[in-house]
Amino acid sequence: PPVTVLGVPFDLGADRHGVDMGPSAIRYGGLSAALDAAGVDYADAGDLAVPTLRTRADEATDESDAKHLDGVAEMTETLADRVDRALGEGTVPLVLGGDHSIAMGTMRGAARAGPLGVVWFDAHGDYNTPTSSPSGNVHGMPLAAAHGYGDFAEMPWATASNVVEENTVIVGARSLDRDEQAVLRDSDMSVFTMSDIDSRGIGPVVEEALDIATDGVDGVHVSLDLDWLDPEDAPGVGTPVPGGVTYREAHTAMERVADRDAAESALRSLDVVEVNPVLDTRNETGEKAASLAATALGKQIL
Ligand code: DIR
Ligand code: MN
Ligand code: MN
Ligand code: MN
Repeated sequence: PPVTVLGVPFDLGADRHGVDMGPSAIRYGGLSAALDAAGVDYADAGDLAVPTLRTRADEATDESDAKHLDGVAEMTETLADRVDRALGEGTVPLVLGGDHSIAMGTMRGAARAGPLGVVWFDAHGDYNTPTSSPSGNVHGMPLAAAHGYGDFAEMPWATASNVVEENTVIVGARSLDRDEQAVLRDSDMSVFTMSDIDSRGIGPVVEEALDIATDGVDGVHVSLDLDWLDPEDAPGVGTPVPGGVTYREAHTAMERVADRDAAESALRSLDVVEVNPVLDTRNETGEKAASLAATALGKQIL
């Protein structure tokens, strides 16, 4: 199906300025040329109007343990409705972040179309809650929010009903906070760490992740946090963690996503997040994000 590109210049979920410029960096990094070269039929719907640190610089942060939860709620509602509309028009939404809290909006919208599997490519687990989070940053919480886990049980606006632990897979984790470790060990989610990738290879790990995520559901959301990549390859992110996948491995992963979509129409929505051009080296991370998105949507080398 055709693709709707949605920019979400949102940064209230993280505390590094600049990630709100991610959509611009990815577009400037060659997104339209990469999609054209891939033969993807797409329309760029521009950027959503969302609150940012710049527009809220003088405001005190919320009393909650999680920063800017009210702004996150506003973004989530706006993006969920827009994703819902893009799907209703028969398109696959490609959502450009922004920090990773935007995935709450993408998943909430995409899950309205029916049960949704999730594959989460990230150095982190993104399974904190306002109570457990060491940072208070909501970009470390979107998976817990989608599942309505912990504090999020009382925040129906944050949840994506139809997203269940059994169909949720984290790939490439290498930095989990203490409470995240305990929760993920006990949950019905699947977590493939960097050790799994090192011992089994990226291809088999991603194939198994897709098997789990698509089991019994008819669509999968793929969330690509650029800090999944090693900081040598993707320096323009707010929370770099050494020991990540190479650019080549990330491409292989996105190729498997595209292959599975070609075989089973598996891909319902895709987000590409955490690109921060202020921290980048000549937009290297923005360019790689653009290329990886096009690959996931079907770019062929030959
Ligand atoms: C950290 C960072 N675990 C936190 N999380 C990030 O603030 O909760 N997720 N960067 O991608
Ligand atoms: Mn993340
Ligand atoms: Mn991350
Ligand atoms: Mn499809």
